[in-house]
Amino acid sequence: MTDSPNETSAAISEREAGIEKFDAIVIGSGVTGLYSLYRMRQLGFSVRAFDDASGVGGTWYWNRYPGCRFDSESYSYGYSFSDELLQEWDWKEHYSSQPETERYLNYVADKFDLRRDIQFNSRVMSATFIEAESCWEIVLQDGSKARGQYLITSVGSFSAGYVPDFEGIDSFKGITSHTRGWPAEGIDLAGKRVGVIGTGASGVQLITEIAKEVAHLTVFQRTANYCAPLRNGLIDDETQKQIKASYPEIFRICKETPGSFMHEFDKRSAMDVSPEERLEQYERLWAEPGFKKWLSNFHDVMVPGEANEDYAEFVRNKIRERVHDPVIAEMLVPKDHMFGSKRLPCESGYYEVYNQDNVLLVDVREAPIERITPKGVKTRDAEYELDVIVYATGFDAITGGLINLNITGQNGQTLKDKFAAGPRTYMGITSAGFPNLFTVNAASVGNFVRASEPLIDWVGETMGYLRDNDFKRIAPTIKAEDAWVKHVNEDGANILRTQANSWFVGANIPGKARALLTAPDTAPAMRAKRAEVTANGYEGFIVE
Ligand code: N01
Repeated sequence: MTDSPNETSAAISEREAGIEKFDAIVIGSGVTGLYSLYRMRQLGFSVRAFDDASGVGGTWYWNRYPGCRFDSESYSYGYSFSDELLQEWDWKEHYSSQPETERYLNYVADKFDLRRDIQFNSRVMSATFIEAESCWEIVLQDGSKARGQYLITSVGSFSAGYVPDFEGIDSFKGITSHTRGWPAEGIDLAGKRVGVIGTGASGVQLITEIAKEVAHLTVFQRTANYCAPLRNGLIDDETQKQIKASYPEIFRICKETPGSFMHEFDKRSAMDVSPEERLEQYERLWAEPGFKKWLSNFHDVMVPGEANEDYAEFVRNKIRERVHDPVIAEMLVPKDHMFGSKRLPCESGYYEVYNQDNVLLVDVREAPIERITPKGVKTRDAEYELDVIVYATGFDAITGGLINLNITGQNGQTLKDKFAAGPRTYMGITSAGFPNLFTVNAASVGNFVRASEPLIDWVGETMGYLRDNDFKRIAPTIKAEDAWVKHVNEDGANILRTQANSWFVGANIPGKARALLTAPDTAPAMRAKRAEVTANGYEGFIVE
């Protein structure tokens, strides 16, 4: 190949160095990454996805711990872009297990021939904006490079697992695993003394499942959670047909609801009806599966205030009813945070686990973990001897996965420095000084698939606009970004999600600045905002 007269010297050296160039580089091949790939291809862009995993699935690849499953309805979680796919795929359970969801994502990858544009076992070590070429250059672990005009970080909200920096952590002689990164071949827990640290959504699912087989289980709980019965079940043939016939309606409801789930709030206030009517509704919804208990309930159950506390007390009493020992029951009853201010796990027999003779609940707020020893876990009060320690200790959510990519924008500015006091974005998805970077993982709200399809469609539309108008780059103005950050902080201050110490606000990671990591807005409001920006000629952006 000879040099083209129009080729820049940087482009020539890049070609000679064997650096492949694409219109778009996608990082991750989970739910959002697969759709990014599909959509960009469909729009005629050259695209490659890079993933450090050996297969597709993202969250559903890495979280193979026992008990891992959806707690939003399977059929509300699948892709909506292909009717054929919707009609072909049979969800087996109302709330799909991790293996089935991973199978689904593999099926999608095969059906749309996505694998040919995914490079697996390829961890992205850094991403740097190349000013002269208006593109991003990524460097992989093996030192190889690739360039893309656009960089789409489909790395998910929970890709950076967090293990507390316990003293002596490496001294433990038994087996350890975080819930994320659970070995594909499993861990043989039968007959073993197992300790689980953490009782968030992952811990709750894992504990319930492994309590069936371990010899002894010690649960180290720092904060009790509000958990509600999932009430999962198999989908029979008749229901399967109904679901397939109802997809337009399911997606219509998801499109209109705040978190893109298939449940609509009762517009009445809990406090406007009689106590009897209120309780009747609480009980009726409690008997229903999934998130209906709060997302179809009186709307103010999910707003700080009297109704929220009224419902919290209802849930506390439900927990008390299920645990035989009143002392243990009180340990499991949350009293230090509002209902819904932390992510609400759904469970299938979690509380009954604590009625088993071989299960011990240890309050590590009262007596904190002091160190990990060769034999197990040492708290202020005792040493617990274990064969296996499971860290169900969560994630450096949303920004952790981004910062781990070592992203450097214009003038050598790193995203890590820029986000030191909390995310600084415009609409969650773009950041000043980081042209053509789409941080889609930071812009999702609620049900991830429902949120990511329109988000990626907007990215594709934006890229199409640049292509059609011969523009090379797009980035928000500092003014638009400042206004957005102010909006997130001010409008986020009073919503439930900012009222507790959780990953929602980065409070689960020591030293991480406290800031709402997602938009405070509903999914429809976010879509409307993006549509308005586009309709106004990319208002708030500099397009060059
Ligand atoms: O993580 P978490 P997760 N000493 O941060 C404890 C999604 N998800 O992996 O609450 C002792 O919620 C910590 O205690 P505290 C979902 O969005 C979805 O469970 O900070 N304990 C907490 O109990 C979810 O919200 C599904 O006091 C320590 C736990 O570890 C998100 O992923 C399933 C500690 C961490 O809980 C994250 O959930 C699973 C320490 N030093 C996950 N440090 C679905 O159903 C932390 N902890 C779809």
